[in-house]
Amino acid sequence: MAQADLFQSPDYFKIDDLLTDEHKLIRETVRNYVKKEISPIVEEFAQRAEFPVKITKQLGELGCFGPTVPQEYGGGGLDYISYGLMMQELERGDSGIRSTASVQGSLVMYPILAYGSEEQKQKYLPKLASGEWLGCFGLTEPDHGSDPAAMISNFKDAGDHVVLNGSKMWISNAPFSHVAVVWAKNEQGKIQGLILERGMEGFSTPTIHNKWSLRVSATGELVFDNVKVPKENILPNVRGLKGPLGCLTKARYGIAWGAVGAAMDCYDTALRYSKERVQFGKPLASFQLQQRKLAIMVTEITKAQLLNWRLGVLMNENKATPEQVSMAKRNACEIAANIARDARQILGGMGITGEYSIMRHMMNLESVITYEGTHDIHLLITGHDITGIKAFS
Ligand code: TGC
Ligand code: FAD
Repeated sequence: MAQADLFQSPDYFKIDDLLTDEHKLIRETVRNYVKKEISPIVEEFAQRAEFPVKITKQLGELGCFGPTVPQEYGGGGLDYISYGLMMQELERGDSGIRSTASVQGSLVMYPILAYGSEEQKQKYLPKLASGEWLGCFGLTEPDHGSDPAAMISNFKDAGDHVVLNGSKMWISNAPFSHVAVVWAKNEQGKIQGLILERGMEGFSTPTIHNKWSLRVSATGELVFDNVKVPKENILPNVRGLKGPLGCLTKARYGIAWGAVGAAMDCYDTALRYSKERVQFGKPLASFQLQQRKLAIMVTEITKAQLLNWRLGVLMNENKATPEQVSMAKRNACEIAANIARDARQILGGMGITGEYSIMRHMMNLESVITYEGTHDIHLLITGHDITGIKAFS
């Protein structure tokens, strides 16, 4: 049985003063939702490795799907700080819950909004925003992860439709998705996006089992066996790898905030526990070694919160570069994974149980530091940006 959710947000540098009343209201709304609807159930769903299907509608009603998408398409029309705060609060509950929202908003709705036809926007965006439909994003393949340019999924012209073959691996939401935005090569070898719908002949979404991480998020494959895709389902306004990478920039931004949410939860839990647990006649919090861990945690959280806030301002001004987003994603994942590990140690044996959220966060963060570009790939993106030399290959 998990402990009651007593979360109190660390704000060491009064970053709240940088937020508007609307930002704070949005954050409180999502925080209260997580306390009421997610925290009481998430541990059991994680233990069973089950996706809580009912959250799809709830997240839609809460406005967590496509918060920056214009209201005319069912989105929230909000700014990037609001979007970031939402992702922070969802991942404070569980990375898998934030993943569901990231994929839906940044990897499915965003490409339809940015690269789709007006008909595609009208058809898909409102249903995705409300949570009536769930979407997934297929870029990674079994043999091509960090290097998506080498993908082999491809489609051929067949008159009024194209025929798609290939497969995608590690796809979040795949087993429950109604639609999939899939990236594949055309006959000229150029990458294009296609919108697939469940039920298309030859299209299947087998579940990937046995994950020790992100257990409340359903992960699957996408298999395309001569799938006939109508030409009106091709995203008309982008060609090349910049199409999917543009979506990743939006999702990586949300992950930067989300991972800090997980770190905040671990720190808050460890701080509270260390004041209550007594050993050698004193609270754990009175020992210098434990204080050092807590002091480093709150310092790293504060630095990451400030980086995220500044990045949000740049995003709102349309001035943020993909490389800045990449740095924030990498930094947030690294500090969160370190904080989760140290927080787990502060709880001793209790830290490995499901009574507390820390071990679940720690395991989840192994996925978060890997997907949307691994830690190494993001180091190389910064390396490329500052030296002008690509070291990927
Ligand atoms: P490169 O030559 O550098 O770039 C190709 C074109 O794309 C442009 N570009 C970007 N555009 C927007 N945003 C970005 N972040 C961009 N990065 C690059 C670039 O300007 C170029 O444009 P153009 O006009 O010149 O064609 O490409 P490369 O083949 O050298 O690869 C670079 C590399 C390794 C950094 C890239 O491929 C990469 O990021 N690899 C990591 C793969 C990755 O992140 N996969 C994520 C899969 S989706 C996922 O994990 C979802 S998890 C969801 C969840 O559950 O939350
Ligand atoms: P690889 O690319 O094989 O990398 C293995 C190791 O080699 C890594 O440490 C990497 O950093 C290192 N490496 C690779 N290339 C270099 C290099 N040039 N220099 C130095 N080191 C290098 N993908 C999607 O398309 N959609 C999704 O919804 C999605 N959801 C996911 C959900 C989960 C739970 C997970 C685990 C993954 C998901 N992914 C998704 C896939 C994810 O994006 C990839 O796992 C990730 O991009 C890494 O690819 P890979 O696993 O093939 O690792």
